Amino acid sequence: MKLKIALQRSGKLAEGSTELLHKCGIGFSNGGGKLRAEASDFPLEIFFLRDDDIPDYVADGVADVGIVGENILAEDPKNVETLERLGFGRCRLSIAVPKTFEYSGIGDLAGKRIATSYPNVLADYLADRRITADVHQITGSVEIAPSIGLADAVCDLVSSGSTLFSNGLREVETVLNSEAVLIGRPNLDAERSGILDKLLFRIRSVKAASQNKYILLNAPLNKVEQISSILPGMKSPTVVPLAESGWVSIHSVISEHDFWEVVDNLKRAGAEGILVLSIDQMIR
Ligand code: PRT
Ligand code: ZN
Repeated sequence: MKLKIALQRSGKLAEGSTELLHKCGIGFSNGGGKLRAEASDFPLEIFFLRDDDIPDYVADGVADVGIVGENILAEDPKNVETLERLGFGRCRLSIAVPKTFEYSGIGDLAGKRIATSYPNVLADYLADRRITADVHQITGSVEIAPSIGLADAVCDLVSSGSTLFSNGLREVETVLNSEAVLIGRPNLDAERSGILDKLLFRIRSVKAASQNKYILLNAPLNKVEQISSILPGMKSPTVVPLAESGWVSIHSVISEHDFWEVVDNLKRAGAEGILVLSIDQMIR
């Protein structure tokens, strides 16, 4: 018995999805445009598909789980459960207007033509704000619509913003924030649920590790208490005596999120020789 997972075959989520599974200790090869692979060391069968098709495959039970952008589900909801946010493939669905458009607020979009591949999400967003606009669905190259006279504005996915910029467009509203998520079909049988639990456990360990750093530093003995209060750690920090009397080495785990602030506070409190290491796995 194997769990079947659907991943994007090529595109913006393909690398992140493969990398995540590899970090979970699951080896497979997706070279040569293969549509299917089997993991060598985990009961997993992998299908490589177009991202838009993944929710359907999971809802229909062709695959048990899949990795897809939240934006796809928001536009076209399917009977699947979101099991875990994965922290990669981050982007936002934004409304953008030509630089010459004098935009002072969402009211300026009333009566305008907006080109998008996300007509449902956009229509809901506008309706919530009581704006009536003309939503034009197009499937690709949304960003050129204003320059060829097809639309007054666009609503498209943005990550760095360079595509909008090079097309003379300016981002004015964020409609949706998105990242890759693991989705699953409801009512998995017990055996597949068991495999999924193992997979989720590994994914959460990899995620936790990527969000935390291991920190080591030296400090005079009389500063241990003050430094410990800056370092929350998993329990309390490990304190190891140094060969030089009156000095200790303190080890802990800190969140990447407030990393620089913690380091500044540690230096101020008298910490020396601070080393920061990345963590491979973090088992809780
Ligand atoms: O062939 P297939 O159908 O599988 O792929 P696709 O071409 O439909 O999708 P793909 O690979 O472009 O995107 C897959 C998923 O990646 C999306 O559904 C999002 O969840 C996520 N993602 C993250 C993005 C981006 N970032 C992104 N920047 N998807 C698309 N883009 C596009 C955007 O549409 C625009 O054309 O990249 C361009 C903007 O990028 P910046 O960096 O210039 O702002
Ligand atoms: Zn697609």
